[in-house]
Amino acid sequence: MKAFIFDLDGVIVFTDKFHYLAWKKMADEMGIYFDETINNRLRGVSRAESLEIILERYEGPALSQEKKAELMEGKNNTYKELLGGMTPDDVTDEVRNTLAELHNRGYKLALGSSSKNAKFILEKVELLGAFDAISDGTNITKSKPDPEVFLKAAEFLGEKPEECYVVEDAYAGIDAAKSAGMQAVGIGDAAGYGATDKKIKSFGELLTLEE
Ligand code: G16
Ligand code: MG
Repeated sequence: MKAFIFDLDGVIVFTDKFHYLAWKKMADEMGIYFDETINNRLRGVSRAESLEIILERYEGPALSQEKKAELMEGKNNTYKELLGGMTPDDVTDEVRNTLAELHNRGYKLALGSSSKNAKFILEKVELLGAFDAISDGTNITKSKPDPEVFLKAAEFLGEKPEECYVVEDAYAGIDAAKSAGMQAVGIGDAAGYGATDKKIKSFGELLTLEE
């Protein structure tokens, strides 16, 4: 194997709580029921698709595309305000040291995130320089479980899909990795998912994957 492609939210940083709070604010303002269980369905899913999932519980008059765009913009503004408080302390030493050691061992490292805020987040936590390539919500047209975000990451790195590991916490991300022809490593929620090739309990176990 030549490379690792990392999901962002749920793997490198834990911004799902901010997504939840931002969507919750929007849902409350619209009188829509929204809870943590519904929030789990938003993992790895794009902003527009997340909105549609939340609107499954909406019972008011039909919403125009303009209104939906406005709702997404409002949610993103709240989310970015919450992200604004992030610091390098929001990345564990385990994650930081493991990324550095994988690099030392000669692996190429890329990010493969559905988020359009990925670079902003990596800048806040001072990890932008840890990756050789960034594939995120700004360079894709289809979100996970479509393999596009990971295939682009491999292309940016100049590596073959079958020589890439994907590290993911979301079922949609594991499915995307398998569709891309990559090795899927599950952490967190995804460690309990059957389609996962390798399961890890903590990030540092990436150093022993090939033992
Ligand atoms: C992340 C989150 C998703 C979010 C998506 C898009 O994906 O897990 O919940 O909807 O990004 O985020 P944004 O609204 O910032 O573009 P990933 O792939 O990093 O887990
Ligand atoms: Mg994720």
